[in-house]
Amino acid sequence: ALVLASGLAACSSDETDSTAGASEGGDMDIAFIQGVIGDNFYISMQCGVEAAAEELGGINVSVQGPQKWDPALQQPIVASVTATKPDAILIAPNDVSALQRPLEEAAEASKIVLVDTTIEDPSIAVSEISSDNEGGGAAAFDAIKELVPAGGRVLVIDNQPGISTSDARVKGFEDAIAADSDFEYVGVQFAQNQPAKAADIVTSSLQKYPDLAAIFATNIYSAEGAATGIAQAGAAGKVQVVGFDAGPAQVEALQDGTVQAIIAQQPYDIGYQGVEQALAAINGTATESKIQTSFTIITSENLESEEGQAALYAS
Ligand code: T6T
Repeated sequence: ALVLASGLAACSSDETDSTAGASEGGDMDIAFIQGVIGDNFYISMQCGVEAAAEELGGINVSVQGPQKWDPALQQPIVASVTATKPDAILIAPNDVSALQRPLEEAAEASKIVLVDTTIEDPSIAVSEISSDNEGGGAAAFDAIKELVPAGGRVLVIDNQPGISTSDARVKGFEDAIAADSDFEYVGVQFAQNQPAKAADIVTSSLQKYPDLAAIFATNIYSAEGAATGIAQAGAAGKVQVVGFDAGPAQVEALQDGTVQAIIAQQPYDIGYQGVEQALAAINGTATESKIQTSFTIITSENLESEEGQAALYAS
C-alpha cells in the first residue's frame, strides 16, 4: 500500500491520488528517508516520489525522517530501514561522512539512490540526483550583485558544515564573491537549521556591521530566520537578502520585502526521478549515475508569473 498520508494533501499536483493504488499492494518496497521532516523541500520531494510510485505502479512507498537535521538522529532510521531490506532506499543523507558506513551496509541488500545530498564516496549508490548547488551559490552572488551594484559587505548564513548541498552553495558563492573587489565577504555563520539562531546571527551581525549590504541564506531555515532578523531590525529593503528554496515562508518574505530573491530547486522532480532510477536498478536496467536538476530565481517581479508559480514548493 502507498503509506503516507501526511504529505499527500500538500501535493499541488493532481497526478497524485491518495486512494488509487493504496489497496493494490505493490511488489516493490521503496523507503524514502528525508533529510528532516516538516521541511517543504522534502515534502515536495515526497510528492514526486509518491506520484512516480503511483504512475509506475507496483511500488510500496514508506517515508520517514529525523525530527531535526542531525546525523545522530538519521543513523538509527537508516539502521531500522536497512533491517527491513527494502528493494531500494532513497535518502538525503544529513552528513557526508557520518552516513557513509550506514549506507554501505544498507547497500548490501537495497539499491541506494542519493537524493539532494550525497556522501563522501557515493560509489555504493546507483544514482545521485541533486541541483547544481555550486552553480546555485554563484547565482545567489549574481542576484546580490544585481541588488547592490555598488557592492558592500556580505554575510552568509548556513545550516552546518559537512552537508554536500549547502557546502557546495557556500563554495560557489565564496568563489564568486572572491573574484569581485567591490564586495567584502564577512564570512559564513552556522544556524544549525534553526530559524531563531539565524535571526540572532542577523541581529549580532548588524551590530558589528551596521552597513551590511546583503545576506545569502543557504536553505529554508537559514532564510526564514534571516527574514525574521531583518524584520526585527527594521532593515527590510536596507539589507538585501537572497535565500535558497521556495517554501511558503520564503514566498511570504518575498511578498513582505524582507527577502529580495529566492532560488527555487526542483524537489518534486528529484523525487520523481529518484523512483525512476530505483526502479531501473531493481529491474537490472541501466541507471544514470549522476542527474543534475536546475533552479529558478524568483523575485517579486516574476513571483506571480507562470514560471514563478510553477517553481514554488508544496505547502
Ligand atoms: O535546501 C534544501 C536541501 O537542498 C538542503 O540539502 C537542506 O535544506 C533544504 O531541505 C531546505 O531546508
